[in-house]
Amino acid sequence: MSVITVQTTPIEGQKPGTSGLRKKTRIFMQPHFLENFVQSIIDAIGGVQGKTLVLGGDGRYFNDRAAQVILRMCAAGGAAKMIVGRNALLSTPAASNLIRKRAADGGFIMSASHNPGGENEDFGLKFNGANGGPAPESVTDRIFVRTQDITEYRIFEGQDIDLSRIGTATLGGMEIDIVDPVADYATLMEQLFDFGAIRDLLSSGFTLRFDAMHAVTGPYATEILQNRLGAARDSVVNATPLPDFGGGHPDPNPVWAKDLMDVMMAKDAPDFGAASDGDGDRNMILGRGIYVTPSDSLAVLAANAHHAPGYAAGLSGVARSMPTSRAADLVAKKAGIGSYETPTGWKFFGNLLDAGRVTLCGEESAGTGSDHVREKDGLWAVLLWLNILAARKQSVQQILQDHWSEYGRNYYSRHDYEAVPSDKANALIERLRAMLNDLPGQECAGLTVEAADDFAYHDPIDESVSKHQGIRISFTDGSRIVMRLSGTGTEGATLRVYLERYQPADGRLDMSVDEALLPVIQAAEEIAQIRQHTDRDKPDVTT
Ligand code: VG1
Ligand code: CO
Repeated sequence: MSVITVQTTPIEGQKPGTSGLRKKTRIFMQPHFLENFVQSIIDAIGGVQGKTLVLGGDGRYFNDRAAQVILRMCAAGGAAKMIVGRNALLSTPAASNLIRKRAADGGFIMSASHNPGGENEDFGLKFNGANGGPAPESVTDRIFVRTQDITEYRIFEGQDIDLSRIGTATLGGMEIDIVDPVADYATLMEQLFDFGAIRDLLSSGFTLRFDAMHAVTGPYATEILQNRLGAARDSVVNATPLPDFGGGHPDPNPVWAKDLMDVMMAKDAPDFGAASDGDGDRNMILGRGIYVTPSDSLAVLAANAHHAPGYAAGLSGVARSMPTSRAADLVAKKAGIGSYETPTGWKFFGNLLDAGRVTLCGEESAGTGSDHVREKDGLWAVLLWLNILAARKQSVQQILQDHWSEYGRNYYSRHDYEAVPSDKANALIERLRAMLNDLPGQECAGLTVEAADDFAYHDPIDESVSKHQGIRISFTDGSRIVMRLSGTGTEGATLRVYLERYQPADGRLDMSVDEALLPVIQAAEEIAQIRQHTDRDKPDVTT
């Protein structure tokens, strides 16, 4: 057994997107593809010699094979130790926690998150740093540069490691520590939340349903919600991770989690419903008969986090991604704490969290999290909601209504146009960019444009600048349209149109979202000519 050096040539298209590199699984399985990318990561972080790294993934097709390759390449690079979840499974937040708790130098997370899994679907890989968070743009840029001039990679020749048993193994001089993927994470949750109060709530007749969507959160939710908190045995459904996620999209929204939606909208619905995505970092929250938009969820959590022991001292600040509704800003303003607006993607929250500027972060795409790890965290959001419900002894619906009557309501929706030919999607964005200066003052669908720009983020901590993060158009009545192209898709381009309309506390709080957003939707069409550019007369997915 020895280290071999394999000659290779750069492979096109290895540019990390919003959250790591995502490609069709078959592309990842092509000769050298995974190896080139892993070596580029290793090179971009200054090698792995003597380092300790975490490894795990969401269990999708190729997860097991890719894990063996990554182990062999880290062994070849001289890594001291790899901490691996049993069967190479780790949810994204659990991986982030392990990196922090074990003071590792970083970690590899194998996931394409909400993208479908399987031989004909998607696979992905991302690298997180020593703070437990996604590599910042400076690092992903270096990785990409390396993918373009790579000439060789190094890999250890050896047998597959049996990852199915907790314990230790060695590969060359590298130690491999195979750990229970759930244990440390569950302990962390027990430290943050009042498990006693949640247990009391669940034994008082309060019912819940958690849909793990055949993805990685199943074992976590079963252990925490059922075993430790006493939820009924059938509360967690679709709890076994499957390589193809049962053929579904593990994306927790009303479209892809329709089964759960139907259950929660029925007369005999449970009191609380939730779902998580492929890698366990996102969440959908429902009450009986009510869907909580992720933007509202962030605002409610920010306003109520002090009910949980881990946040009893209050929050230092709140950050949200730019397209996320501004509901959380209103909470921060009233509480007199800082609020920040970052580009889409969790990597932009890392600096703010590390510097202690913010405690809570969130995205409209159902990612919410805090400074307990450096990733968004689906089950964490579910537990914080349960803790708040236990403390306030009110229904989800009552809590939302109280929130709106205190802060006003930010009606919100996201329209996705998927697999649009890239040239057409780019043309739409380019055209908007060219129009930005002329938009202010114009009237569309009865709304007057107040400001329009192409969002550039100036990181207040390291002063880096990230340009072209989405087109923002705001109107004089407080409404807003944001348009950007997705950075996680693997086919053509996905246009995301984010629509928001604000009603103050004494305004109309009981409209349907469709009714409230009608003028904003019309204005978006008028300004961006979406139909013409996408050849669609309606979005593919509305959340
Ligand atoms: C999407 C979401 C973004 C999220 C990202 C990764 O990105 O919009 O909010 O951070 O997915 O989440 P994009 O570029 O497609 O809009 V996950 O759970 O897929 O790691
Ligand atoms: Co995810």
